[in-house]
Amino acid sequence: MTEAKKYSFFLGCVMPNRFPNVEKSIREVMPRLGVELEDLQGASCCPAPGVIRSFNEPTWLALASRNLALAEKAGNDIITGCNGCYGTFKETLATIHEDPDKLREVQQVFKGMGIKFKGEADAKHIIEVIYDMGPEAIKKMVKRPLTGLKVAVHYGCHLLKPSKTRPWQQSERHTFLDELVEATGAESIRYKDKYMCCGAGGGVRGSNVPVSVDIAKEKMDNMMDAGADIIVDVCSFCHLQFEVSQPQLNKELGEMKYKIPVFYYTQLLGLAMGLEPDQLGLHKHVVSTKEILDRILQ
Ligand code: 9S8
Ligand code: 9S8
Ligand code: COM
Repeated sequence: MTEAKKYSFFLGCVMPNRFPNVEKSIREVMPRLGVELEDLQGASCCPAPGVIRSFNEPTWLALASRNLALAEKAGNDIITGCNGCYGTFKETLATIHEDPDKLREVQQVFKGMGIKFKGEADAKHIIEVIYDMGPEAIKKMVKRPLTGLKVAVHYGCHLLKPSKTRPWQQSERHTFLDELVEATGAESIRYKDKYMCCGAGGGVRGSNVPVSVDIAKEKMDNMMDAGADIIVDVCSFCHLQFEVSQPQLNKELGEMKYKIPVFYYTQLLGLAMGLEPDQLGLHKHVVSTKEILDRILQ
């Protein structure tokens, strides 16, 4: 392993408050891949791209720039495990780099606050940093191949779109997450509308729960039709949606129809690397992981 690359770890709101188990899996796995995570002290909400930006763009831009300025001061790029936070930072950087007036507006807000900001720190998604190492390198770290496990990957929207401000070389039919899942020995299955939204983002979950859950239901029905054992996601908010919508749907139906365990990618990779479920927070899930863990660990 080459020398550890250090990043400022941006948690966002959902992960530390609702899914500290996912945060733990990231903190366990990333250093083992040679990635050092330094806490970003004093960070605020990113703020959420599909919500705050829709109401007030200058406020969104200034708050996002403040978080980026903290990383800039620490001398690191930001790393995040949430698609929404990633979207906010990528688009903030694109905005200030394309339009110097916007950068000056933000600097004007920061005047007298002692905040220096040039827009020099970049933002990376955890899955981007892992993919940059290459699926082959990941394969070499696998001690417990997850053979026979059928995975429905969920990319989420903000990781991929708008594609002109994202690092992927293509705009449609991405395969990087499928490749990283297959590197663990598991099978990434084909299912209908794989690239569709989970239904949570853009304020939908917050403002209209029935519509939001209905979209999640459609996605999960497609996953189940294709024989998925588990869902793998890479976004705190998508993770919330799949975890929380399943018991909600079961309650409405009066039966336990929806029970697909929801793994964040570092939980899947950690298991394949031979870490224990407890180290990866896998016993703390809303939708039980017991059956699938018994199968994997037998
Ligand atoms: S921070 Fe506040 S609400 Fe959230 S998790 Fe991701 S997007 Fe950014
Ligand atoms: S999908 Fe559509 S907007 Fe989003 S990225 Fe995370 S939450 Fe689920
Ligand atoms: C979803 C973020 S990851 S937002 O709700 O669209 O802002």
